[in-house]
Amino acid sequence: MKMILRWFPNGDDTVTLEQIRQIPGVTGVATFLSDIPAGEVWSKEQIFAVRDEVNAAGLEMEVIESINVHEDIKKGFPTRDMYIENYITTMKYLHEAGVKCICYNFMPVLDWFRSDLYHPLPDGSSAMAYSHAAAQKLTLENMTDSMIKGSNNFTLPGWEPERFGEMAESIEFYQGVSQDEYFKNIKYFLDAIMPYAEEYDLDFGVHPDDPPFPLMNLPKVVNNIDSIRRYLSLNSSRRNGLTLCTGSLGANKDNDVVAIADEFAALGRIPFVHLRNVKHTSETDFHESAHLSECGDLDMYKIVKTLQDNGFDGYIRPDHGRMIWGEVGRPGYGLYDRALGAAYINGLWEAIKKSN
Ligand code: DNO
Repeated sequence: MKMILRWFPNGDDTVTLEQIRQIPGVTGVATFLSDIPAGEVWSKEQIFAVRDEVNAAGLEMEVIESINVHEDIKKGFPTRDMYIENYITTMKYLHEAGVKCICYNFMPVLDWFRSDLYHPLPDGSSAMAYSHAAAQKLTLENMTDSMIKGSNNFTLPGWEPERFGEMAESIEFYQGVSQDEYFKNIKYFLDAIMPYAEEYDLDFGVHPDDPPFPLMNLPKVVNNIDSIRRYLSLNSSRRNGLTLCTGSLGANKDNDVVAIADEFAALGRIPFVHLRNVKHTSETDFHESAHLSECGDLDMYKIVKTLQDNGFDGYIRPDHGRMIWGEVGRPGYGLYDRALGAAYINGLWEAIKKSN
């Protein structure tokens, strides 16, 4: 297992590589070239420059989160072949830079969403929260406004301004797309890129829908054990894997995250894990919490043990943290609570390993 932290390059992060290097047990970062619009090739020069910066700080850049999939690929437009070709070229360059794992998602239009980015917790910290009733009342405009306003002037991953122009039109388009048609477009993409994933030694981990509940009547992709099975069976390459995001899947109380970890880790189909905890306030509503099991509804010990028992040897990162100790930064991606999360997960990992 390798413990890493998500880091945003080009001065777009309050957290420095030097700080990350000082978190015990953290050996690398998950990063991406945030300024390159989806669909374009990432230049070798830019990839190598970020890689060199990360390496110079004593860290590895083996995980990319994410290479965003151009909406034309998701929509199955004829232009998709050109965008897929660009995707494959980027994969080749990333391989040359030593990258081993790519986290991406296939959610139509929206990446993740929270209705409150600063939900106050009783201990004086704040965490991101989601109310399904509130989310369903929002227009697309309210939704983007609230994510932009709450972002503390940082670009939130998945909410890059380049996306805003076409969002409304895309949402309209997907109203006529069935789940089955959508999965055909996913298969087309996977069948095109998986041979290159093999060739370039890249494990792919699709990120689950976050939240796992339907929004704006858009097709759902990966939100429970059945849809994960379906997604992974679209292409049988072992490279076609899952990013096990415990918080995203765990947001639906019906999902048994331990069982999901067990099934897909046993198959060697989990290259990357996002570990975080959520606390439900109703069937659909939740706030994110500190990583510790007792702070939320997920049994982090059981999840980590299940991964280890199945021989998991991929990457783990602590996921969204709360804002604590007066830190000001990108919601979910401050330093302090994620560092506490990394220390806690490393503690679980060591204890489980030594007791085996
Ligand atoms: C949110 C993240 C997601 C994730 C993408 C992967 O904080 O977990 O934006 O990076 O869905 O493509």
